[in-house]
Amino acid sequence: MKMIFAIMHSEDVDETVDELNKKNYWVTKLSTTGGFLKNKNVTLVIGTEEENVPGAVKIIKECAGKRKSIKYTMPSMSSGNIYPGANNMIPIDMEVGGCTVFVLDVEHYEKC
Ligand code: 2BA
Repeated sequence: MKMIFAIMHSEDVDETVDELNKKNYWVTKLSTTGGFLKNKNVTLVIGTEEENVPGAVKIIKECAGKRKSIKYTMPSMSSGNIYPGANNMIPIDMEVGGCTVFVLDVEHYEKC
């Protein structure tokens, strides 16, 4: 038996938990706070058999790992664009997500 701790951004939690549940993983969500930046994050606790660990880590990486995303932003006034209708949003490549995963041995497990 192994215990996975996965610390991730709050925005990625719902999809990650849904996908883990679909594959029959048991998940507990903890509201946590980063000790350095003091931002809120979420830690998922997943108890599972050793052979199921790679499957869970794969889902976590896909749903909460670092990835590219395109965000749209308004052009700045400094661009000199003062004509109505010419304010098309500007696409910006951004890196989003990112998670920290620990896998620990479980010495004893039972439901009482
Ligand atoms: P990350 O390394 O991506 O870590 C994001 C969050 O994951 C951390 O939030 C913390 O809640 C958790 N975490 C990461 N590694 C951990 C570990 N070995 N043990 C326990 N929890 C862990 P924060 O502590 O607020 O850190 C936010 C970001 O600030 C980190 O991003 C890292 O880029 C930087 N950072 C954290 N501690 C640092 C330090 N002592 N010196 C320099 N930079 C640090």
